Amino acid sequence: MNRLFRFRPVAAAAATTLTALLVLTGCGSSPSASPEENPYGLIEPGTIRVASLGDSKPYTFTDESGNFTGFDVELFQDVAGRIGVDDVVFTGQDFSGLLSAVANGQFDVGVAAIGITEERKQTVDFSEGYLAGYLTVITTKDSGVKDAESLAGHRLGVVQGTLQEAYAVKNFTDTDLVRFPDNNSAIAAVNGGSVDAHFLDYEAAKDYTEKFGLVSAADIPSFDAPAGFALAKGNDEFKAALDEGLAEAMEDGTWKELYEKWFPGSPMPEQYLPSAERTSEPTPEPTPSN
Ligand code: SNW
Repeated sequence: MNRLFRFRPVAAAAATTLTALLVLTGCGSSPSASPEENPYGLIEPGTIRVASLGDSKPYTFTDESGNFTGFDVELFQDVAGRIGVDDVVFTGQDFSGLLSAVANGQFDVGVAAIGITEERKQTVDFSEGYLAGYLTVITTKDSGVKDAESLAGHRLGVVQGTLQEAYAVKNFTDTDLVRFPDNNSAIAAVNGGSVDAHFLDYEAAKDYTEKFGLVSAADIPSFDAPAGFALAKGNDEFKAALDEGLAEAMEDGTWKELYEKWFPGSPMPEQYLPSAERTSEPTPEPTPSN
């Protein structure tokens, strides 16, 4: 009892020093794991904690049982397995907080159709891109919104922090933007009539139009910002492993299989197919516009 008692202040002081050291060196919460045991610098070795979204079907969403699924989810699970991690834990976040939660070490990675841009690269690093498509405006049949031009004078929903928000601020200058934390609340506002339209990712838009009888009014290309996995800056081993796993998943046809499963009927992009199935040279990296 007495011995323990005497030890306490020492242990506490040691813990404080250790914490200070960890903060200084930027280490995660697993100081005991050596680089061999935890090569990717995971919060908890052997587990990948993923920040994601629960309402971006078919990219990332929760099913009736509350499990995360979708194209991005299954692709990431596949890639994680290839780099030796089968325990992948997804958590739903607001999109606006997702990149900072990854940057400050609350999660190992962000997976949510997150477009790679120069601006976001100031906060996080990204894997190579794995999906490129359109940003879509959806509306009710009688809203009067027919195309990008007729958005003027209308109220348009955007999810805070998305490329849709940035694009609308820049290009839909005569439109009233209404910011929402997530797609579900924005769609509820469209259905309830408090906004005229919502601006979101193409495949998620398709899902909501089918579910609620909404219509698509405009598709804006976003091929210069393909989606990537977001990770904390400077974790080069993790990035290299994810990139290698992604390349394998593309080369052996897994990517294609998942694309056909989750985006049936959508045109098949060439650049992520097995090299034998690509008919032309991959499109060169375009200069990012934002
Ligand atoms: O830039 C596109 C990309 O080309 C592909 O279509 C997947 O979606 C995007 O990454 C854009 N996604 C939005 C963004 O990054 C919204 C993400 C979300 O709502 N989950 O801001």
